[in-house]
Amino acid sequence: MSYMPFHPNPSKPAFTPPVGAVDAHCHVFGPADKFPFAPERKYTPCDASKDQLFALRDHLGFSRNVIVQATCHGKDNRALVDALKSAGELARGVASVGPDVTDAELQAMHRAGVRGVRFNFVKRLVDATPKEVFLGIASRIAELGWHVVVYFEAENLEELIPFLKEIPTTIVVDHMGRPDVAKGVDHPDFQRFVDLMADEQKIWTKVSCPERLSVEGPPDYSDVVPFSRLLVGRFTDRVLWGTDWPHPNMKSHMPDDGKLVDVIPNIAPEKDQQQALLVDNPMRLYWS
Ligand code: 0GY
Repeated sequence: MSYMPFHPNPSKPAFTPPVGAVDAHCHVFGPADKFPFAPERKYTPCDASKDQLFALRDHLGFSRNVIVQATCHGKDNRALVDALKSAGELARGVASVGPDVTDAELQAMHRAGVRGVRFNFVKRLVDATPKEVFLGIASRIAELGWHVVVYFEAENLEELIPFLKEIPTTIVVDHMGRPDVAKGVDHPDFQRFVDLMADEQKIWTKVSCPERLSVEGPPDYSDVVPFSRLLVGRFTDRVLWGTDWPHPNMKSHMPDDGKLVDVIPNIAPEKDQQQALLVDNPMRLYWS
């Protein structure tokens, strides 16, 4: 299926984010003539440049970005680092590295604003990496004060729990562990994730990507809201939010980023929840 480009002119959100709000999950792609996509990639996206990302940030009323290395760039973090250097204090990054990364490379990425690495278990996006390799990387980046971002799908959580417990750093789980929202919040699969967050104070999550999880679809993504709202309510100081711009691999529809921002007051109805989700939590994890 052909690759869907991001929304050309997202609406202005009705919701005004608190001052200093952080979009804590977004990507840059290319431009391919300057930063070619990785040969081992599983998809080829459209270009989505740092300048387009920063323009979207301003348009949506946000102040900062956490830019996450996407699998189409493999372990070549140059596009990410270039965007971080342009943004200065207004962006931080999450890289993808292999066991052969040198200490000097990690330190250079740290100076550019990288504060984490991403471990990806989604089979349609990456070839598998042995858990021992990830644990070796985790112990090295722990020394830099970085954390680990993990991306997996709900059916893989049970098998991953011992591995997650072994990781010595804070862990951020992408997109709530990708629950099957048709099963409802009370289903054991989602409850397993809630229980894990209750047991493990080091586990955070991004209450992001309603557009990927929803069956009902835009603009309200109302079938995803109970999942995000439960996590925001119970773990208010361990949740992050992001646009996921430029929304790689969307098939059903391309979200209007302004409408995604308008979901926030439904998942975080209280002002103090909005402040934690959008400002205090990401600032503590990425800027302190
Ligand atoms: C996301 C989701 C996806 C892609 C990637 O790194 C990536 O390529 O994360 C996806 O296809 O579900 O978080 O951007």
